[in-house]
Parts: sequence; structure tokens; C-alpha cells
Amino acid sequence: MHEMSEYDLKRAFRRMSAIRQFEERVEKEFALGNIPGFAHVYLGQEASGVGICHDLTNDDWIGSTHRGHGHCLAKGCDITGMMFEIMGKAGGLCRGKGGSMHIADFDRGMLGANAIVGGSPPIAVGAALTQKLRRTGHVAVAFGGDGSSNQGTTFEAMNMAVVLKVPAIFVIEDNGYGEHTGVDYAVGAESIADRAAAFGMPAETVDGADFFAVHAAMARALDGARGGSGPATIVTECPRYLGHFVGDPQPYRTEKELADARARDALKNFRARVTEAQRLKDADLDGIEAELAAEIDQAVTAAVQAPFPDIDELETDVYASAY
Ligand SMILES: Cc1ncc(C[n+]2csc(CCOP(=O)(O)OP(=O)(O)O)c2C)c(N)n1
Ligand SMILES: [Mg+2]
Repeated sequence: MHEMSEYDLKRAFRRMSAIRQFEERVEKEFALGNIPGFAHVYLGQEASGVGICHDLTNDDWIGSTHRGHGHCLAKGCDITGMMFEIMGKAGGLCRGKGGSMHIADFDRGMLGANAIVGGSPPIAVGAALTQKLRRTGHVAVAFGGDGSSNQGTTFEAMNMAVVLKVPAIFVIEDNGYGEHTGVDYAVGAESIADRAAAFGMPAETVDGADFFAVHAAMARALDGARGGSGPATIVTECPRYLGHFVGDPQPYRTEKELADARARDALKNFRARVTEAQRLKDADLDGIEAELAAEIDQAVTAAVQAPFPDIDELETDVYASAY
């Protein structure tokens, strides 16, 4: 924490708080029927995405998951553009045609959320190969969950990243479950990180509710990737506050487990650390939270009233036309 500037600390808190408040609002708007399709929220996992993305620039790329709102906000995507997108409105980041599970924002280096579990690792290896061949010094990050860590796509991507020595960083967010199946049952190894290390790269496990622990692990991975020594894996152990999707009644979790998850609160943890160290004041953090609350409220009001894309746009943006 001590090497971080006041600006950096405030930005980290702002992004984590944006995720917390945005997702709580998504939960409400979904219940009101304002969000079509499915919504998987990132509540509890804020420190993971924000710690990973903190030192990335717009020229570093990330590939995300079906639980992608937090990754977008951590990468600096616009709150209003995202709320419009999630509600399917024409003013959204993807003109309302992507929705919750397909948000992309190339200007921010956000290559896309991805409904295919294990979809991002191969994309990130290709993106990292581009970074290497162009000698940019930038990296590509693949986010995935504990469930995705069992996918063949992930294994193949990890192996290829090591073989090609590309600047890819695999982030496995272990929130204890793949849908409703516990990680203890579904992962046939003692440690997801050890399994990644077996491919021949550095891999470590950190507390995914601790921004500073995640940030420090990412700094080590970035040193290696930007320095040319190849890929790395970081496993962030995160609490999952809600069910797999908004509305999942979670009969498979006990009250105690849910309370324990809530007790691991990335925002409270961060607030306690920075105020005790006298780096930021409670009033600074309260002010950030209040600004975000107003911004999210305005975004929702505008998005609810905004038009859907015109029917004439049905066949546009279906195929890439940038070539
Ligand atoms: C290839 C593929 N298989 C199955 C699914 C259905 N599915 C959607 S999310 C999910 C669980 C993913 O678990 P995890 O990777 O741990 O991510 P989390 O939901 O916990 O963030 C599954 C099986 C899918 N979308 N894609
Ligand atoms: Mg999971």
C-alpha cells in the first residue's frame, strides 16, 4: 500500500465500489424486469478484478467470462454505457446487441465477456501472441472461474502460452462453485495453481478479497510477462455473495456459509487498511461512494427510458468488417 499514490488508492476504491453498487443495482433492476436474459453478478469478487486490472493500460487486453460486469468496470468501462448495454438499449457499449454476457469495449482493452466457460484463455493466448509479435510490451489476461479451470480449452491455452512464451496471464477466480457444483467435488487436484504450474509457468494463490494481495501477485506476473519470460497464473480465492445467477435460491449453501462469505468484504477490508494506515480518510471514501450512487442512479433512469436498437440494425455488426 505504501508505494501506491493517493490517486491510485482512491481509484482502486472507486472501481471496487462501482462494482459493488452497480451489481446491487443490477440485482434490483433484474427483479423489476428491466434486464432481459440472465445476469450473473460479481458481488464479493471486487478485489480480484480490480487488483488484477489496476496496473493494466488500455493497450493491455483482457478476456472475460459470463460474470463479466466487474471485469469491465475494473478495466475502466463506462458505467452508463454498461447499464444501457445490459438493458439492451441502443446507447449501450455494443449498441445494445451484446447484453450482460457479451459486453466488449476495445477502446478500454476489454476484448469481451464470454458465455462459453473456458472461452477466454485461447483468445488471450492469441492476443498475447499479437503483443509479442508486435513487440508492444503489453499483455493479455484471461479471466476464468474455478469451473473453467477444468476445461480443455484452458489446459491447451496454458500449454501453448508456455510453449510460445507469450505475455499471457491466466486468472482463475475460485469462488467455490461452478454453477451449483462445489470446487471440492469438481476439481480433481489439490490445488488449481499447482495444476497450472505443471504446465511450466509460475502460479500462485492469493486471497481474492484482499486488493493488495491480488495487486502484488499481479505485479509479479506482469514483471515476468512484460519482461519476456512468458505466462503466469494467479488463482484468486473469492467469496461468492449470491447464487450462480440472480434469482438462484441457493438451497445448496448453508446460512453460515453465506454469512462467512459476506464477512470477507473486499471494500470493508480496504477501508480499514487505508484508514488505519492514515492514507485515506473515511470521508474521502464516503464521498466516492456517494458520487457513484448518483452516477448509477442517473444511468438507470436514463437507460430505462432509452430506446432499443432499431429493427433496421438487426443484421449489422454480425460479422467483423474491420479488414
Ligand atoms: C462450455 C460451457 N459449458 C457449460 C456452460 C454452462 N455454464 C455457464 S456458467 C457455468 C459455471 C462456470 O463456473 P466457474 O467457471 O467457476 O465460474 P463462476 O460462475 O463461478 O464465476 C457453466 C457450467 C457454458 N456456458 N459453457
Ligand atoms: Mg466458480
